[in-house]
Amino acid sequence: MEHFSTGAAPWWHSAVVYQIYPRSFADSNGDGIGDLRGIIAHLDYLRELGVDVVWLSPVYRSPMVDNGYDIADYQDVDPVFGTLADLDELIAGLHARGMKLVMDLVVNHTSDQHPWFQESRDPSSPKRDWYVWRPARPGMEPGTPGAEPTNWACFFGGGCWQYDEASREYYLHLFASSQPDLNWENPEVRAAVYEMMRWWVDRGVDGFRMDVINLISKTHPLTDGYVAPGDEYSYEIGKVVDGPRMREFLQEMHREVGLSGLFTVGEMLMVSVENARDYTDAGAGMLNMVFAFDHMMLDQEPGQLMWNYKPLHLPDLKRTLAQWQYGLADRGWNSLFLENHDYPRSVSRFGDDSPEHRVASAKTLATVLHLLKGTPYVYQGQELGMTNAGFTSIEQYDDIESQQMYRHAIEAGATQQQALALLAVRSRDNARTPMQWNAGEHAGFTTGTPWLRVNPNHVDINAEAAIADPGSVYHHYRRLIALRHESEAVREGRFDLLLPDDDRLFAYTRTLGQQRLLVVANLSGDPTKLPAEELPDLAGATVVLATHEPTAPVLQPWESRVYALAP
Ligand code: TEU
Ligand code: CA
Repeated sequence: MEHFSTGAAPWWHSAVVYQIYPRSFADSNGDGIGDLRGIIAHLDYLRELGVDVVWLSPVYRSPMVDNGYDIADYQDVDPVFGTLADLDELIAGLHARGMKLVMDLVVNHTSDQHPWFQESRDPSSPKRDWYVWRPARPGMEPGTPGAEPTNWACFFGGGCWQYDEASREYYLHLFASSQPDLNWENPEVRAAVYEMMRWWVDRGVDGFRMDVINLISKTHPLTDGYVAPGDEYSYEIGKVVDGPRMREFLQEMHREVGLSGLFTVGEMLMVSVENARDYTDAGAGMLNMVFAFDHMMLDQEPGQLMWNYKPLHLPDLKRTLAQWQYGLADRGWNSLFLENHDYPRSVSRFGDDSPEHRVASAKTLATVLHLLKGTPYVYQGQELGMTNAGFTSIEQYDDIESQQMYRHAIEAGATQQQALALLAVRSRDNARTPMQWNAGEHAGFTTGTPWLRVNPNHVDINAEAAIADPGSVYHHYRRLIALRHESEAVREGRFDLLLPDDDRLFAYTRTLGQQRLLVVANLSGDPTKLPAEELPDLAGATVVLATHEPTAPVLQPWESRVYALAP
């Protein structure tokens, strides 16, 4: 990777990351669940795509209540995914092909099956204080309605305190009740986490994607939040993110684990641009970059997290992305993503997944994202333009969040039909259907019965067909990735948004010295004329990359172009 970096820029400024959700990537042994040997069998596919880094969602030992985001042993591989030896082989196979491996690090919480938590259940145990235990609300009988220590909602719906009969106290869980929050105020907890991280670094991993890392510092004492009319719990999660010790904890981790030179990205809910700039400041010794979600929240009403829906207004998306581009222009660094394992497929959500526009809209979404400044992430199947799952009954869903949200919606008075309609656009399982390798049975994902239904559209949308078709979404991604590797203007150029209020066109420039790139994209299904008077002069410009045969000055539905402007 070194050969791409120029000057003093760190290696990861030129990197493109590919996220693997191991359960859904490739199954090697016919049990219907993806595994490490399945990934090992597809390393050349990743090399051909051109990505530099693989982020592996959790493969640790886990009861799988949240598909591995509930860890029972941080230093072992779950048998369903394989063995530590398989993981060593995966690391070696990636390194041999010039790629790096980034592990998911889930340390805001553990599984309730983790030995630490098992011990912590005993009030006299030295590990009691490793988790967040609290007595009932003063004056209330423990275990009765409303006696929870605070009124906070958990991220999966419902309250965030689990009552423990045996000790007559509650423990905090910001996610499922089987995911108790660790107490980061306790230095022993932090030391144990750093030791575990060092063990992985010594094993050869190249960095960490840190799950909900800005939840580790809570604002103490824990106090009630605002409850909106009609809600049972407080969704004022400003109370739990970015607590006062965040900088201290991140710097301590960086120092104690020895993270410099490694790849680090912190998943941060509700993080502000200002905080993100501090966390990712190159000199601050915290993180390379964070995942911020402002742009992923624009098609919902604020309040009950993501469990409602409103249509996306394109100027909102542009303004939000631009705010982060400008905010981290000189200090800090952005991550760029439209998909991961927690959100619907971007072509179904922000594009148009009808047969007429799927390919063009997937390509154009990729163009506008990959030409921004930052590190782009490709979520498995995004490079094929994979679409939402299309499930129509609750039995087809597996995800704990989807199940819980469905139940809460029904309890709150929604009809089954309404609740299912919400899941169809919102559920995380939309992104978790098995990777579509070919047109054959189960899309080539498994010879057994897949753990989650394969999308029937795999007969048309699959890797084999995409590789064979030079006009595919896949080849567009290859070109975008190659362009980033070749072009310093793509990596380091200054970003300037054009046409902020246009509700069809997304246009911006990237400028580095004399080099200037212009991106113009039609994010609508209507042919749209480029407003020449509001754009830079195209005389002498060359087309670097395009979705269609460019026939200026009208952009076809979902057409995008990247121009190199004449100096
Ligand atoms: O996700 C945190 C997070 O942002 C999600 O809870 C999100 O709010 C929701 O899923 C959107 O529907 C991380 C992991 O990425 C997720 O898979 C885990 O379930 C969660 O943390 C708990 O570890
Ligand atoms: Ca398997």
